[in-house]
Amino acid sequence: MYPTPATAPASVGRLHFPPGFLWGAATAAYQIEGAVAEGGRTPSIWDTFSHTPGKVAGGDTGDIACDHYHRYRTDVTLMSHLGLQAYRFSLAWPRVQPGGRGPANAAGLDFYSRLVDELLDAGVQPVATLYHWDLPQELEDGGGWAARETAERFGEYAALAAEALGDRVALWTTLNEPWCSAFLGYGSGVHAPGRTDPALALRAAHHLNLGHGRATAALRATLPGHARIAVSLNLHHVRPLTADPADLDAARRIDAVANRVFTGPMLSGGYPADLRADTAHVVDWDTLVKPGDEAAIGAPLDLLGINYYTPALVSAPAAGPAEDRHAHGDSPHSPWPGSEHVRFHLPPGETTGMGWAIDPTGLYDLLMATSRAHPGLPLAITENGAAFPDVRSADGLFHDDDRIDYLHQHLAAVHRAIADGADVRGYFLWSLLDNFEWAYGYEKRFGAVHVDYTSQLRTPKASARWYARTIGSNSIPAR
Ligand code: IFM
Repeated sequence: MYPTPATAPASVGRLHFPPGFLWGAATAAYQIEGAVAEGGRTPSIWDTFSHTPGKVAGGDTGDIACDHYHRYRTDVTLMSHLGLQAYRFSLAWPRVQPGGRGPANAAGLDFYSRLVDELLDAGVQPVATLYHWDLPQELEDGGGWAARETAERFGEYAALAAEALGDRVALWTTLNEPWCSAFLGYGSGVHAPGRTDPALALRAAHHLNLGHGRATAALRATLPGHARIAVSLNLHHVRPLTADPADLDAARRIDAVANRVFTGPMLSGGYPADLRADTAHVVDWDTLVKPGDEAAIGAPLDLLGINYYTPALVSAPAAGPAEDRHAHGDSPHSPWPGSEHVRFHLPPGETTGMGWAIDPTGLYDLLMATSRAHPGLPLAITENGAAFPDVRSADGLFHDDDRIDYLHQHLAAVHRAIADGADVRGYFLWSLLDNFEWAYGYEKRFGAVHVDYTSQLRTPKASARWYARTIGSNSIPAR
C-alpha cells in the first residue's frame, strides 16, 4: 500500500510526486454525519456543547450537518468522480458503542460497514480514525479524558471497531489532534467539553496518550498483519519571534506542551524532562503516570499523520502586542499549562478565512524537523487545507482560486521536503465537504465541495477540479 518512495522525478513544467503517493481527502463524523439520534447513537460531548447557548457561533449544531449518514452513497460517488484514492473518515464512538461501555451497537457498526463497502466498490481506500473528538457524554460525566478510565474504555472500543471493520480497513489512525481534545477541551474550553482547568488539560493529555497506547495494542491484536496503524497529530511548527534567549525559551516551552507532550511518549520513550519541569506546579507527573504507561504509549507505529495549517510565532512577554486570539481562541483561559505567559504573534503575510497565516515554509520545516527527529518513521499529511469566504459566481460555480493557491503552495512544500529526504507517503486534503467547523459553526468553509445546508446540494468548487487533476497526474504545476 505504501511503497518506499523514490525521489520525486522532475519533469518540465510539473512537480511529480513519487509513484504510489497516496492522494486522499478527510472528514470527521460529528462534522458531517448528522443523524445524531439515529441507529442507536447516544449523545457525545459535542452534542452537549453545541446545544449549550453561546458555545458555537450562530448556535449551530451537528444535528444535521451534511446529512452524510443518509447521503454517504452520493458522497462516495463524488469521491470517485474526484479520483480520490483514499478517504479518511472518523467513527463516532457513541454510534459504535453508545455510552462508551459495553457491547458494540450493530446498527452503528452497520453504517460504517456499508460506507466501507461503498468505498471499496468505488476503488477508494478507507482510512478510519477512531477518535475525532466526539467522546460519549456518559464517559465525560465520569470525568472524561481527565479520568484514567476513559483510556481503558478507548482500548475496548478500538477492539470493537477493529473486529467489525478490520477485514476491509487496512489503515487506521487512533486519535485525531489530541492537542485540541486536551488543551482546547479542558484548558481554554473553546472545544467540548468546555472545561477550563490547566491540571485537567494535562491529565487529559496523558490519558489520551494512554488511550492511544491501549488502542494501538487492541488494533495490533485484532487486525490482520498487513494493516497499518497511525496517529494524527496537529504538530505545531513553533518559531521564536527573535533569537533572544527569552524568545527561544518561549518556543521551547510551546514545542513541549504542543508537540513533545505527545511525540515524547509515543515516539521517543517518555515525557520530556523539560515539559515535566515546566508543568510540575500544575500536575504531579509521578502520580499521574503509572509504571508501564510510557511503554504502552510507545507501542510501535507504522506511520505518523501530520495535520498542518499554519505555524506558531511566539515570544517572551516583553515583545510588544500579541495576537492572543490565535493562542486562546475566544477564551480568557489559556490552553498552554505552565506557559500561559508566552505571547503568540500573527506571522506576517496573507491569512485564510480563519485568520491563520498562510505559510507553506512552516510545513516544509515541520516535515524536515519531524523526519530528523524520528528517522525511519513514514509520514503522511493527514490534514491540510484552508477556509475562505467562498462566493458563488454568476455561472453558479465557486472559483476558489485562493484555496487552489493555498493547496498548490503547500503541496509544493511537501514535494520539496520529499526531494530533500522526508519520507512522506500521502496527502489528505481537509476537507472533502464544507462542514461543521466546531466552535465556528457552519460559517467557515474548508470543503473542496460546497454544501448548501438547506438543500444539501453538493457543488464541487474549482479546487475540487484542480485536486482531481493533481491526483490524476500525480503532480502539480511548477511555478
Ligand atoms: O475542522 C478541523 C478538523 O476537525 C481538525 N483539524 C483542523 C480542521 C480545521 O480547523
